[in-house]
Amino acid sequence: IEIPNWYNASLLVDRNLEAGRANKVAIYHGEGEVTYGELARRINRFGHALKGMGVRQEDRVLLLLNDTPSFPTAFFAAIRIGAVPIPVNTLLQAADYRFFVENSRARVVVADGMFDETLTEALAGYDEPVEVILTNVEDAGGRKTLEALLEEGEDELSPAATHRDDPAFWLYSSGSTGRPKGAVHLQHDIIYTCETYAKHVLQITEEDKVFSASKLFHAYGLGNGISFPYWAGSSTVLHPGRPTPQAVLGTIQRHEPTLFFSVPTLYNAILNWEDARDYDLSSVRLCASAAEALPAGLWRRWKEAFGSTILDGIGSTEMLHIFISNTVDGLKPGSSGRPVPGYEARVLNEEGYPVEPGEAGYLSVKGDSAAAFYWRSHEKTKATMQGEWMFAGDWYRMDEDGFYWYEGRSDDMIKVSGLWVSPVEVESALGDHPAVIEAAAVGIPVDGLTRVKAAVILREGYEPSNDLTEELQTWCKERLKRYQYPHIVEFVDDLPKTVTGKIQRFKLRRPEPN
Ligand code: 3SK
Repeated sequence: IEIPNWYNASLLVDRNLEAGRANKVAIYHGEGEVTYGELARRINRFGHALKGMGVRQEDRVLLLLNDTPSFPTAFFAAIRIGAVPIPVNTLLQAADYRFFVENSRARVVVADGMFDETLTEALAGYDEPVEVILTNVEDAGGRKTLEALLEEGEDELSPAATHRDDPAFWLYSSGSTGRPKGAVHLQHDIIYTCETYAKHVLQITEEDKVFSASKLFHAYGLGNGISFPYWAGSSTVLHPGRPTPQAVLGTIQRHEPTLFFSVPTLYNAILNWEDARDYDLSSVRLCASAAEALPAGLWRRWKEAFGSTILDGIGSTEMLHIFISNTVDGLKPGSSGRPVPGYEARVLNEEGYPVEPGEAGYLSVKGDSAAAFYWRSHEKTKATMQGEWMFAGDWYRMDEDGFYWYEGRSDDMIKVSGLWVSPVEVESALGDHPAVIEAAAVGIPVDGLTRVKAAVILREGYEPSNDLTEELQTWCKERLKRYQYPHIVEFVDDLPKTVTGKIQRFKLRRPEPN
């Protein structure tokens, strides 16, 4: 993949102007549309505004933004002037935003108006000057607004002379423990994900229209909703609200995307929503899934209900996007697929040597979209990023055909009587039982021994009972190795999850204090 030495990631938008797509719609949002020409002008104008406010190359700009055209505007404007945007999760608390501002030393925060109060609380008593720019707001209460800044400035702005290996943006990666860590991504990382996953797996073209239910602030959503469509010259649909089944299906029916991106939790919620089958999803030629392994049963139910194929894959914030994936021509439901062209993967044992096919171990991956390092986290950088190889933190096994099968997070694996139990296999077996909507399995200590506990959400019409517990245990014993069945079954209304739908098993191991 040829990327020039002097390269700025905002050129992803310019390539559409060069290809004669200035009048093509880049973004559909609510009732509105933004063409590639307009998007380029917005980016350039906001770039001038940031420069006018004293933002310089490598200054950090925090983005607390919903999925609206303001997101790509601010993201690429900052990159264009050589500054470093940091999109952050919009579902957090004031203390989290205070941490991001202090940790990154951001000089400017661009935020949707609805976050103004939270930001004011976050910045209270902070000694450093931070300029807050609001967007999508009626009354900015004296703050600058992105919309007003777009009224000024010039339409043209040459990209800063950044090197392909200069920092372009950060994404905070929140592990299961400790504070989030800023993964520093370089100018060449985005285009690498386009030339690999988007080209070879999605086979995206300018004919496509993309809709990602996963938000732009997350690496998965950023690639789906910005990088890939802008690279191919397709259009993208942005929906700023919560991705409920109703909102997502309504958006699909209205905008008729050809590519749909989501996560297993939402695919499952859609299938469980009684009105889902009233919607027409026939425009979708392909669906993608990530963040959590997609159980084979869910893959089949989706295919039966809507006729479309889901390509499950695994990616990470550190690798920026998906590096192992199923493809249209190479698919095993329940697996994560095979390495995407441009990436290599290995499964290693405790000593760091590759294991035999069929054996489980630590997943390690190599590819040129890898973050350079974690900001201010040297020890974690050394442990995760070892030369060209990155430890994904996942436990995987590769089969004889080169397909990778998720066995759980390395720290979620359960050792029972000296034998490894994958929580994913237990959950998948439980999920195939007609009474179960969803399950999560963890290891807990009982009288000094590790036991498998399953938290189970029941389908409507089923009630918790000892008989049902025994039935589920027998069901698992018949389908799994005997020692893998859940010794304890707890019926719950909800499972703790991250914003992308990953089950937070550590919270089930460690119940919330009363
Ligand atoms: O969790 C994933 O599978 C993922 C996929 C793409 C980009 C980022 C992430 C974390």
